[in-house]
Amino acid sequence: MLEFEVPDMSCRSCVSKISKAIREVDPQAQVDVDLASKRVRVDSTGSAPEELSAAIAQAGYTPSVQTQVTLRAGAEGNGISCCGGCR
Ligand SMILES: [Cu+2]
Repeated sequence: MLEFEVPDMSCRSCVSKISKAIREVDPQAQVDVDLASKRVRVDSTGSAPEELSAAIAQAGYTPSVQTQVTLRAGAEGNGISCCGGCR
């Protein structure tokens, strides 16, 4: 999973533009936008971070790659940690 910070995203219309841009790169991508923290999480297997970042930039925003989250086995779905950051 990838996480981008998009500071100039400010409303729902930005969210839909960005989601659309990402889906143009990877139609299968799971896009999860958190408007409050201005983060865009993308779960995509068929695209490179640079491609997604370029797509967001082309939609008129300035993304920065925040983290490349690697899911740790056992950390997801066992109820111990919701995000890996709150243990
Ligand atoms: Cu907007």
